[in-house]
Amino acid sequence: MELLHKNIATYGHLNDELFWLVTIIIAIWGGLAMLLTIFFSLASWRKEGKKADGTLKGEGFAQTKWILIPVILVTLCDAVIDVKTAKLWAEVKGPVTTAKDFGDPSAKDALHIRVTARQFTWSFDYDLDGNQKFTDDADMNSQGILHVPVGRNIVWHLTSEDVLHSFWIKNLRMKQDALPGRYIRGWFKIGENQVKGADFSAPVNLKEALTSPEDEKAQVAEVAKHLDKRVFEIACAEICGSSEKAPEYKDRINKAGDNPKARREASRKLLNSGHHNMSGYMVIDSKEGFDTWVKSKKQG
Ligand SMILES: [Cu+2]
Repeated sequence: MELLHKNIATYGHLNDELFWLVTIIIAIWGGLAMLLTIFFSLASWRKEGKKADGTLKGEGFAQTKWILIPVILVTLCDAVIDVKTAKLWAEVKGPVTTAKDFGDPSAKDALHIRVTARQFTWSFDYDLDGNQKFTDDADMNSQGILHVPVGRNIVWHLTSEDVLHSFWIKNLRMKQDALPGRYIRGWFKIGENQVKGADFSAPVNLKEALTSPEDEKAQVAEVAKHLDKRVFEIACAEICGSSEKAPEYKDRINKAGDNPKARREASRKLLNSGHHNMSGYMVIDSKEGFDTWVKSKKQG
C-alpha cells in the first residue's frame, strides 16, 4: 500500500524522502520524551517508608545532561533536515529563480504555460511558439483541463485575475499561491519512469465544458478510467471567500419557499461558488500524443 499519493514529478522523491525523514525523527524524539516522562513519573511514585531526596536544583552535570545531550542530538538532526531541504529547494526553485530563461541547458525545449486562476476556474495558455508571450496566433488556451507531454520540462507562470488562489497538484508535490498582479514561476517534469505502465496508445478525451448530464456522465467515466495513471487532479487549496454571487444564490434559496426544484438549483449554485469547485484535471500525453491533441484542438 502506498501511504503517499503517487508521485509523478522527477523531483518528487526528494520531497517524499524529506517527509519521511522529518516524520521518523519527530516520532523517535517524541516517543522517547513520552516514554521517559511516563517512566520517571512511575519510578518516583511515593512509596511507604521512602523519603524524597530533597529539592533538586539542577546545577550538576547529572541533571543538566538530560537537557544538553538531547539539545546537541536534536540540533544535529535539524542540520541533516536543513541540508536535505536546501537540496530539494535548489532542485525545485533553482531553475526558475536563478536564471531568467530557465537556466538549465537541458531545459531549452521547455514548454511554458501560463496558469491563470479566477473565480472559479483555471485557465491555461500554452506558449507554442516559445516566445513566452502566450497570446500569439500560434498559442493556444484550454479551460480547466491541462495537457502536458511526458519527459519535457514544463515551466508554469502562475497568476490570479481576482483573489488569492492556490494551485495544487498533489501528485507533483507542488502547491503555490496565486496572487493578482504577480507572476510566480515554477517547473516540473513528468519522468517516463514515473508513469510507467500508463497506456498512451489512445487519447484521453476530457471536455472543457460540460453542457449536458450525458457530458458529465461521460467525463466521470473517462476520468475514472485514467485517474492516477494519465489523469491527475488539479485543485485550488484556497478556502476562504466565495463568489460575489453567493448572496444572490442565498436570496434565491430563501425565495424558493416550497418549490423544491428551485431550492435545489439555487443550493447547488451556492455550493459550486467556491474555491473547492475549482477542480481541474491534468492529462499526461506522450510527446506525439500532445502534438496530436494540439492539432485537433486548433482544428476545433
Ligand atoms: Cu481558488
